Amino acid sequence: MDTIRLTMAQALVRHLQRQFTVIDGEEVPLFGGAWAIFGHGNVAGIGEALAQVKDEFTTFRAHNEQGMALAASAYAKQHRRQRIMACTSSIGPGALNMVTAAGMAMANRLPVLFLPGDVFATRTPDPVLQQVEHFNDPTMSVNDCFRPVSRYFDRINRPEQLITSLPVAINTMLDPTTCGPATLALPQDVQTMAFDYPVSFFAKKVHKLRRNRADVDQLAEAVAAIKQAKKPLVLIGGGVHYSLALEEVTALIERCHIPACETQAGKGALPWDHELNLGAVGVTGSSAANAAAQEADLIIAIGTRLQDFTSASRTLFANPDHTLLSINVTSFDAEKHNAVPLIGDAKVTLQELLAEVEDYQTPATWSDKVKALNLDWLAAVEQVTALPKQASDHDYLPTDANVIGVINRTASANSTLVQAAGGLPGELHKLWRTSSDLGYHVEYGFSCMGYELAGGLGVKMATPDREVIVMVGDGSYLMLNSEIATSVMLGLKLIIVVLDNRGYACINRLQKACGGESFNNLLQHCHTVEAGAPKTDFAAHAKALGANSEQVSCLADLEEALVRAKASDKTYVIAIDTDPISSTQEGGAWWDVAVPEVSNREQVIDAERQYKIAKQQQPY
Ligand SMILES: Cc1ncc(C[n+]2csc(CCOP(=O)(O)OP(=O)(O)O)c2C)c(N)n1
Ligand SMILES: [Mg+2]
Repeated sequence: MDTIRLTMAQALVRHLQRQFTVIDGEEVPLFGGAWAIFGHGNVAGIGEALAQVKDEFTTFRAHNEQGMALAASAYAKQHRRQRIMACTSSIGPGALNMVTAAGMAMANRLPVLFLPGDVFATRTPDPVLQQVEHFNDPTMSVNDCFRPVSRYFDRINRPEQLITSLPVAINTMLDPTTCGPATLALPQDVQTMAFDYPVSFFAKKVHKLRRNRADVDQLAEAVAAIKQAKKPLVLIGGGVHYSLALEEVTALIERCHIPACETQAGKGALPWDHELNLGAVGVTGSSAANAAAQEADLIIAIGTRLQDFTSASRTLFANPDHTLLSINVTSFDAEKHNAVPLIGDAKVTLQELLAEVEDYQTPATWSDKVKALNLDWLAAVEQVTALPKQASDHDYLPTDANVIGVINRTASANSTLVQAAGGLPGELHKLWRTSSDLGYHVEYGFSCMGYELAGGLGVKMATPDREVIVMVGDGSYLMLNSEIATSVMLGLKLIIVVLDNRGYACINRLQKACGGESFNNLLQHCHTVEAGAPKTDFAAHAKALGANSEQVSCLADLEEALVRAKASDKTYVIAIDTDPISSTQEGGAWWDVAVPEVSNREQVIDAERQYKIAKQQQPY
């Protein structure tokens, strides 16, 4: 057997370099490079191996491990899971900083290869710096925290274990039925150990998007369900994007004239102004989509996890005679909510389905009815996003919807909007308009504060020709902003708009809706010294990180600032003060958030009464 003597770290990097994928008919490297922050746990092993190949396999230095791993996740999401990045950290705090991002990737089913350094496998120098030590279990390290947030986890305790483990890790990330983060914990000594690796371990491998075909019986059941439907509704999830099934979904909708709605991850699959697109569905949904979902007798859910925001905590599909048909590559998702499952890849499954139901036509009474509802909704969106008469008034605090209107109208057709947490995901899901399938990138499986800026960076890396606009609340900005410096360093320009409502406004609203007093969310309600919380100067902060920036004081100024931001050759941050109280009341649906059963507050008791009533709509 031909072998080559390499360290485990060198072998790992070399194997990654030999993986390829096919995008638009062209072979490209599967791995877009590695993000790395070094410490004693990885600098000598992985660090040396990455340095050796730095001209062929780029290593990117971030400023925070969570930030780099969120960027890696966004990169994979924007690439529709077809390209991946590796993330390596030292042991201890560096590794743990990545755990939140691993959770984000896990919830959103995104492939990221986590390579945290680990304590010595030989244990000879124990305890090493940053080793937490378990008194009764020396096999455990902080990296075991990755287990619940990884689809695949291994600790490479001997260099030859890599030969069997790394291909499984890659396979787990590429198989659409298991896709998610893979973690290989790498003890620092094992990274440096030499082994005679078989040359075949470094043979070029070209991966292709796998497309699982549906079971014939399940297909027949799905066809029968569609043919019987009087009031069908297609519900588009993120799986439609990952399966690259836009054409097939559009064909199903148009040929059978079935109205459709979109989850956060599915948004953008149809142009916003498609006559059958009822827009966002669920808790942050349009009035048209939600009315249709309540009345539909058949919901054809495609590529969705059916999380609570989509199903209004399992109350949305309210027609007692409804059937939920769930087309999903993973049986775990397809079987949820007592659905009629159709397990298979969206693209090929829809092709097969369409061949059988092509003659089916949605009754016009239904499609005409929902199209009329949609016109009302579109008019409502126009109204809340229109430039208000106070656009030049410096004393007027704009709503999120006002700001969205201004940005959306100035965004180019080639823009991607990035967001994740706060009040904005709901507002954007309802209000943002895009005609591009890559135009809307909101992380709402984990709603991870801090994703916005780091994720924007990953989106720009994946699609450098797009205008990447990040909208971020003051809270998320303050939680994780260090990758602004990385974006400047890498020349990856972002347009960032900070909506400063001085606190966690959406949680303050939720708190009040649950009968609570305003407490510990808006800065004015927090424990502070007498002078109160300082006003953060976001423009000065961004400037200090190397970005161009400005603070604007009204919507008209925002419009002009966006012109400067577009012209800027580097990341441009615009801060604007906004209203923490109001949010778009049009549309929406119930969300199950538990309310205390006992309280000395009248408002809590009232809220709990309402809660119990709402709960009755929710089946077990
Ligand atoms: C890491 C993380 N911590 C906490 C939360 C809970 N949370 C959701 S939104 C939010 C407040 C976000 O504040 P900001 O970004 O200013 O947006 P706003 O609510 O003001 O629109 C909090 C604390 C979260 N989603 N993620
Ligand atoms: Mg805020």
